[in-house]
Amino acid sequence: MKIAVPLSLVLILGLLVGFKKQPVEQGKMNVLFIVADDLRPELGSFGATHIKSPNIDKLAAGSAIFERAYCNIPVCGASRASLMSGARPARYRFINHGDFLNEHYPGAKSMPRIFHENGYTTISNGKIFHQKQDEKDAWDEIWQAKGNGELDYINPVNVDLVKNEPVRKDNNRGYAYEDVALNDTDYRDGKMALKIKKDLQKFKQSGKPFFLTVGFHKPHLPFNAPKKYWDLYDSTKIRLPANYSQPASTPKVAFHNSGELRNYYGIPDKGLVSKDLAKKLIHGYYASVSYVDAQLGIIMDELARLELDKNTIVVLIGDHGWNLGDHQLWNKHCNFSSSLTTPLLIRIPQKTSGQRIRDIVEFIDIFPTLAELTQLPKPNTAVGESVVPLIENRKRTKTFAISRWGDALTVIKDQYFYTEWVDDKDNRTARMLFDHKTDPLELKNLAEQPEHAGVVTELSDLMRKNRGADFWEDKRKTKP
Ligand SMILES: [Ca+2]
Repeated sequence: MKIAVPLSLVLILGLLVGFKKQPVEQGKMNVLFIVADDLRPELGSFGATHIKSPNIDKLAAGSAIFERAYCNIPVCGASRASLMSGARPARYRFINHGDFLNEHYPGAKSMPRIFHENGYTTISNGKIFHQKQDEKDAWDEIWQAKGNGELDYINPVNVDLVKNEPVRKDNNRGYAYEDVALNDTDYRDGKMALKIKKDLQKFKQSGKPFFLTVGFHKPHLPFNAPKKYWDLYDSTKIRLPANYSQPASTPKVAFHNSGELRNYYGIPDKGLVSKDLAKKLIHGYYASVSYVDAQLGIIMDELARLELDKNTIVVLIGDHGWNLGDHQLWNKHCNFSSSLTTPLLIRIPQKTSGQRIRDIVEFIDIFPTLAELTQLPKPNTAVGESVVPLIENRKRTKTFAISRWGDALTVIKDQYFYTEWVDDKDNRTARMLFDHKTDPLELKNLAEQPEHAGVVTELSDLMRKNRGADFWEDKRKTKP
């Protein structure tokens, strides 16, 4: 049976449906942007059943879960300068932990600047840009919790080591972990969660659109987490990773000395850490993840209680991956997938509900995504591609990611992770190729095998074509 419907009624209904689809009736969509320092995707919602991350998992259940998201450079400062501006790292741009966006790419506009210019209130809480003074005038407020010294120790043993470290006075660090604190607010991230609750309450009152950022300091070293989070894990059940080895087929330049970890007291200057210490470090990392997870829960609960979840986009990322003993490495600073892969969750009201996305995305895609979702302009210096089509179950043009560390560029496409080291004249000095279909632990370098020559050539060309037309340009204000 066919029912005749007057055209005017169809139009009215269409308009109503159209309005209903708009997430906010009159105002703009808010953004809650969360970065957890050194968070790798070893989380319940990413398939790790041994990790206690209930709040991240709850957020994931309402988000698009990007299972193949890659940072563009695996070190704090450079990664943040890149992802916040949407600009690709280049040979002389975004290189190390202390790099400034404003110094390395003068004139590039960051996400907070675009939001700020378009009437949003922008707040930087905790660690967002590595350098607090970077993009300073793009924020209405830059806030840091008061820590117990730079490393936020409270165990008197560690506090004393910072003051009187007897062996390596230049480092002034305590142990790489501590498990004595009783309260979440004993450390900066717990204090920050309470401050952000207040931010949300103020925004609820004012009704002003916001770009509110949360930069968790953990699970970055040292693994200082309250005791109750250590107690979530049975230390006798902690295992070293299955790829706790450095195969001879992999170029030596791919590995490093885990220097960041060695700054801490009790870690030998060279060689492997003992297996017991390795397990203690893994335990500490897990405890720190669960501690961050609990603080995230406080913030998300407040967002829901205030009903701001209805018109707020939420993004959660780590700033890069982390080696937790993978390839006998600690920290980041390399081109293995453990160092490049990070969690990425994007929650869009009425649009996401835990869908899993296997398409390859990279961090420079985040800025264009948020620009599209909030209908704000994207500067030309933000060169990524929005992931909104993937969330809407459509395809998009780009199907690869490119990450850089030192002289090496990694291109990730399909099941392949291909890395090439080049000198200043663009000559290749080493290479490695892993096929994740057969070797997800990256133990068998295929790059020198004749049957993979075609794939190597194809990926090498793809990387050179797409690493950026300005890859060799040095735009730094101050040339070293
Ligand atoms: Ca980091």
